[in-house]
Amino acid sequence: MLTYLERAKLCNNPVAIKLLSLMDAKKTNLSVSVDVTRKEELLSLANSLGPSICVLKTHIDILEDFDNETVTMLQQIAKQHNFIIFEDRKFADIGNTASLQYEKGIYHIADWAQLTNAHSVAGADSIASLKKVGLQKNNAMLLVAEMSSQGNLAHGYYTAETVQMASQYSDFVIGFICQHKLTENPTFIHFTPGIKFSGGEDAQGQQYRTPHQAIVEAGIDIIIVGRGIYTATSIQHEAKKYQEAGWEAYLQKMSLL
Ligand code: 5BU
Repeated sequence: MLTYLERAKLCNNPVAIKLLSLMDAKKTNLSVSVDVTRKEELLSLANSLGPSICVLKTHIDILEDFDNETVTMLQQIAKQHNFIIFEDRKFADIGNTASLQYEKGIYHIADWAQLTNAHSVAGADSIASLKKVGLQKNNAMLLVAEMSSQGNLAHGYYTAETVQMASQYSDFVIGFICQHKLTENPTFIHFTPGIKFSGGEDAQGQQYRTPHQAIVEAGIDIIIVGRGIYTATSIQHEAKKYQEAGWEAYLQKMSLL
């Protein structure tokens, strides 16, 4: 099994190279999902979480006071703390619409989110249209191959076809949102949401696993933690705990412990 740094050297996409390299340098495979609705809170969380994370995941359309300064400042914070911004937009429409949603509108996602994601449900041409917008801006994309929610339909044939689709666009698609390792290709990065130390579920169908279960047992690369961190009393302390647990699990998986 290759280390994150060894895998970085095999990648072509600049976001994949940067991400795997900074994970190694910062010793973190933690992504925090900052699902807050106020700009100030988002920026303040980004700042305090910065040292612990490799990726900051946003849902920019839940902000109630979004303005262009939000993303300018977010980019500054990302540069200062060396992390990647991942807008969890989950594009799912025909190519023409998805590429307009990516590039235009209020958010201009392609201009500030180096990493975004898409469902594969609309088919390969939709990913080709997103690639046309994103690749020239040196961005990258993840495909949603599996989900963490109870009763979701992304499994079996759908997941296998999604992996196939990613291989078709591997200069732009750098990995998956998934629940298990889906391919031995070391250039694909596996991200898993639904992570909490306590495990269990929420009241709306979300299902949680621990960092150890996701990394060691399911073989994924990056854990995504939302409420497990941003609702904690001491956010920085909690982030540090998830960072350490994630890194330890990685070392264990690599038999480096
Ligand atoms: P939580 O607070 O840790 O439950 O937040 C999880 C985040 O990951 C949240 O922003 C979701 O939109 C996102 N997510 C998810 O939970 N499960 C999925 O399968 C996908 C995304 Br895809």
